[in-house]
Amino acid sequence: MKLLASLTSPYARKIRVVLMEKRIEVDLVEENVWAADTKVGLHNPLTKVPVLVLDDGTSLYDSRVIAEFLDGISPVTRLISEGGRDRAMVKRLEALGDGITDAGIAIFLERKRDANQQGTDWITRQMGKVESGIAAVARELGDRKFCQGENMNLGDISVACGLLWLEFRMPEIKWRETYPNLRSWVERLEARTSFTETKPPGA
Ligand SMILES: N[C@@H](CCC(=O)N[C@@H](CS)C(=O)NCC(=O)O)C(=O)O
Repeated sequence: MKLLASLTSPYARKIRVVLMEKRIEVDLVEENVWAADTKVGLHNPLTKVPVLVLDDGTSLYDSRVIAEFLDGISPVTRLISEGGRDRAMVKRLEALGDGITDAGIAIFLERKRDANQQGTDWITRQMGKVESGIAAVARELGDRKFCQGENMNLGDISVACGLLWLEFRMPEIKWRETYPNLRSWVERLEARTSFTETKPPGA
């Protein structure tokens, strides 16, 4: 299997963390989706990373589909609870993490436009999602070690990859200072090899 990814993508990082936690080996193929000659569109009509290309050539996207697939092919370190409400809660937290990331990326891309073309209302709207999303995670975490239950799950990974990307690209959002419980939690995750090995270059 090969994973098409960029080293700075928070969604690709989520998958790289999952791969390491589950001890699944794949070939990492670095791709710049913004380059004119990117080959990502051959595997994902949306031209987005990450994409997991299976040995028979089938491609899987997006990161939620890939994460679910990977968790299912190996029993090592289960990251999504089995069935029912627990499973839905893990997937909900994953969606919240991805949603915070989506809003952060929307702001990041908007700010790259010429200053007179930037939509300030749009940025404010997306920033509201980032802030209320982070507040919801902090509430959900409370004083526990991980967001749900005793072990790290896919939801923790999704949120952590999103918040660490925010810190890398938008350091003015000082979520570690605002929420000391998130700081303790993220430091616990950052100490894992899966996080140290997938830190974006320059972060
Ligand atoms: N929902 C997707 C989001 C993937 C995504 O937006 N990836 C970014 C890189 S961080 C990308 O490839 N963007 C290229 C584009 O939007 O054209 C996932 O979870 O995989």
